[in-house]
Amino acid sequence: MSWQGLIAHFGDRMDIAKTVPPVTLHEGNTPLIPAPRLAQAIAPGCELYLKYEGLNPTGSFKDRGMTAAITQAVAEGAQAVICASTGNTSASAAAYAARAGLRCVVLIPDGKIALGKLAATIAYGAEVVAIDGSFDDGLRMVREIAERTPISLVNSVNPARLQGQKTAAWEVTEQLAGTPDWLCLPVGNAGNISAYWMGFKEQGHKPPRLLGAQAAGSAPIVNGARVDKPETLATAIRIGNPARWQQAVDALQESCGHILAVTDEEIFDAYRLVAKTEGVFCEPSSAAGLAGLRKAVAAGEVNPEGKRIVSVLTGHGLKDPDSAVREAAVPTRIPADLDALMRVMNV
Ligand code: AN7
Repeated sequence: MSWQGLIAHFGDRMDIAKTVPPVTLHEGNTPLIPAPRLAQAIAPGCELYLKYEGLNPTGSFKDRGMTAAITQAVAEGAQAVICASTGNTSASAAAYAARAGLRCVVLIPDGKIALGKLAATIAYGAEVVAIDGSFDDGLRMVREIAERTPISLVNSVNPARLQGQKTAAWEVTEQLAGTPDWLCLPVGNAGNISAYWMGFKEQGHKPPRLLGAQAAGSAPIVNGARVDKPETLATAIRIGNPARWQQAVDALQESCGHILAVTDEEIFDAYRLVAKTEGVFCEPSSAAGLAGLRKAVAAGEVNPEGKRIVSVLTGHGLKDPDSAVREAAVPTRIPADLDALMRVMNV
C-alpha cells in the first residue's frame, strides 16, 4: 500500500492514543541521500548520508512530532492548540491543526523567524502572535497558559511530539540496513536529539554516537549555562534555555557523543557547500550539523575513516529565502542580446 504517514506505518510502536483516526499529511519516509562529494570536502574517508527532512509536508522534521501531538490532542478532546516557535513548529502545528479543524495560536519572536515559515503559518490559518522577546520567553508563556486553560500545548515538552520524532531513527536504520557510526544534527530546544536517541535505543541495535551542534551565540548546552539573549542568523536554533536540556545531555553521554558550537560563518559555509556539491538545499540551521561534523573532524574529535555518518537536514532551504538571497552573488545584468550572453558566458 502507498505511504500513509507515520502513525499508519509505525503507530504500533508509538505511545500515543489510537482512539481516533490519525491526523496526517503523509509525513515521514524522507530520503537518505548519499553525499560523496560533500564527504570528500568535509570528512574524507567516510560514507556520508543526508536525511533530508525538508521534504516533509510542511518542509521540516516537525511534521513527525506534529502528526502525533495533534492526533493525541484530538483524542483528548482539545478544541485548540498553542505553541511557541522559532518558525518550523508553528508552520507544522498550523497545518495539522487546520487538518483537524482545531484553533491554533502560535507565539513567535518578533522579526526573528524566516519568511517562508511565517508565510506558511499564516496560509494555514493560525493566529500569529509576535512577542517582544525570545523563543524562551514564548515557551514560558505557553506553558503557563496550557496549565490554566484546556488549550493543548504542542511544543516538544509534549511527550507525543517525541513519540513521532523518534521514527526518524527507525527510518535511518531501515534505509542503511543498520545504524550509522555517527548521527549529526543541529540542537535548539533539544527535542530532536532526545527523540532520535529514544528511537535508536528502542530498536535494540547498536546506537550511533550523537554529534550535536549549537550556534555559537545560542549554545547553552555546550557552555553549560543558559543564554539570556541568544543570537544567531540560524534563527531556527536561536534558543537559550532548551526544554529538553537534561535529556540531551544524557543522550550525548550515553551515546559517547559530542556537542560543539559552530559560528554563523561556519554554518553558512556548510549551508552553501551542501547545496553546491550535492544539489541539496537546506535551511541555515540544518547545516549546523554538517558544520559541526566538519569542525569535529578538523579537530580530531571525529575520525571519519571508514565510518558511516548521517547528517540530519532538518528543514528545507526555501523556508528562509532571505538568507539564500543575502548569501548569493548578485546576478549579472545584460541586454536581451545573444552576443552579450556569449560574452558573459565566455563561450
Ligand atoms: C530547522 O520551530 O524550535 O533541538 O520552534 O526548526 O528539536 O529544537 C525549531 C527547531 C533544528 C532544532 N533545525 O531542533 C521551532 C524550533 C530546524 C529547526 C531545530 C529546529 P530541536
